[in-house]
Amino acid sequence: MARAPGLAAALLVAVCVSSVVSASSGVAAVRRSSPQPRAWTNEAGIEHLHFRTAPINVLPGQNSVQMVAIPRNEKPTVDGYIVRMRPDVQYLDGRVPPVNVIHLHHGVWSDAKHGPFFFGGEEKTVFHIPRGYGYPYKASDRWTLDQMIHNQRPVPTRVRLVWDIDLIPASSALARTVKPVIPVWLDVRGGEDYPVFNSMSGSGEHGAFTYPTDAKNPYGGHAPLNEVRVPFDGTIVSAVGHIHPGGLYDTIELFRPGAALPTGRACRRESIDITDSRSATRCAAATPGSTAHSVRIFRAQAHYYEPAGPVSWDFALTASRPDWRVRVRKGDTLRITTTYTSNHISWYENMGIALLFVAPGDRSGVDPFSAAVDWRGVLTHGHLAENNVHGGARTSIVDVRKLPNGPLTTEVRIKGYTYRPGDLSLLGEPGARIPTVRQGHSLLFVNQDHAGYEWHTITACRVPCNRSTGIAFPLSNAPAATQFDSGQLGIDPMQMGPHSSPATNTMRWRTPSNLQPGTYTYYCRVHPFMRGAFRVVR
Ligand SMILES: [Cu+2]
Repeated sequence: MARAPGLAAALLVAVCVSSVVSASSGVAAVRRSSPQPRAWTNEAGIEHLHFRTAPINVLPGQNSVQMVAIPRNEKPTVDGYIVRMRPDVQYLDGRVPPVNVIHLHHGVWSDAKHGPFFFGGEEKTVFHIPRGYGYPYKASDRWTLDQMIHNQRPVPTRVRLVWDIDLIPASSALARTVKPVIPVWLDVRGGEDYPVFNSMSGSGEHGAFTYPTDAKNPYGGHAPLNEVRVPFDGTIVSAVGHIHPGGLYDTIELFRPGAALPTGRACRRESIDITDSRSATRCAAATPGSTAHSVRIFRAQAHYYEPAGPVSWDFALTASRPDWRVRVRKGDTLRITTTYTSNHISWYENMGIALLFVAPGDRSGVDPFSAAVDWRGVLTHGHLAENNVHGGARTSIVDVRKLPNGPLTTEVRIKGYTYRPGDLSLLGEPGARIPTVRQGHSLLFVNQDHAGYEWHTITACRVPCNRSTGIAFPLSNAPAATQFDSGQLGIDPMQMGPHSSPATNTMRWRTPSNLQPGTYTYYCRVHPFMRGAFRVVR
């Protein structure tokens, strides 16, 4: 195997470090006596490479997932170690599309050896592997890209995914100092092709919903999908996370059967950081039915640049610091949870993912059951200009509360990105009346746009829902008792089974029949300029 020499070197270093451990009075002393680990900078031998896909045709309004093989000219041409990657999406002229127009939901790069080793969501976290380590790469490796590009407008366009790679060629002297790392993927819905969950307004504790902790029967009685068993002794050297708008953080814990908590307490108080200024605590319980205890080792925490708070893609996530090292043992379990704000807003199709890089056989990390690990990371970028259209400004869009009752309606057809009847653009015309529904009945919605890729939702937003469209407006913020969502009505030609696609595999959906009399507004989560309304009458 290609990484055998590096692994042997890692084991050699591990022997030296362990002798220091036994000769010292404590782990903290060892940390001080170790050379200070750092980030790779611009050492001679590091190549800064830039890659881009061929033009990708983005269909009108599409929000689908595509798998493509990455051709040879979109990868490094020599063997070596990857130590940094940065993702982005561009128009063909090199401009970065505004997130309210084209949005990189995710791109996941995988290789045939280890599976996913790099990803880019709209948070655009830069991956760093710290000095002394690298992800081994062979020019013959086969890479695939799982891309989800979301077009929020009914206009076709063309973009490319682009990415920078810092590579230490295997032929360089520097390469001989590099220890190999392998990626470990953690996902709250691990193993699913479209790994998402919903969090509803008012759920969870203290205005925050943690998945799977606060979910009712999240895994249907089957084994948890958010845990990965560590197959070897080693040291985790790098971690990054992925969340969606509304997300606060991904938390990674390490479980060790029979281990004592560093504090010696059965229930460790865990902080819930709602915002920079507001937090609460909860009991971080051990795995139900086992004596394994856990310590938090990393949190990928969102910092929102968004003026409206944690409601849009205008954020960056922390990644691990270059000196962060966590020692793991074979048989340990890594577990990920993810926390979303649940104050007044429901979030649909949320993700909670993290990617770790682990150096097998490396024992240089801090044992988190012997000494506290600082789980805080660092932001990898500031506010991005593509997140500048926030929305939420006053407009001339009709306030439907003022409209007189129209005829009783049983069906709304979605055609040409318009809800008929009831679209706010139609209700703004002179003499317009709002469609009505008899209390106790439901309203059937039928998507009549292209079943294969023009997928629409009917999602409640707080009345009158008539402000300008942007990354922070509309939101799924109807009162909790009347919040509803249809899912993405569409048929995915690539859908292989449950949990494999954003589409619901149906074109029809009915509103809940228990809505109280009143006026309701809704929008399309995929194309948020689409708005509609109806009124429930006695
Ligand atoms: Cu839509």
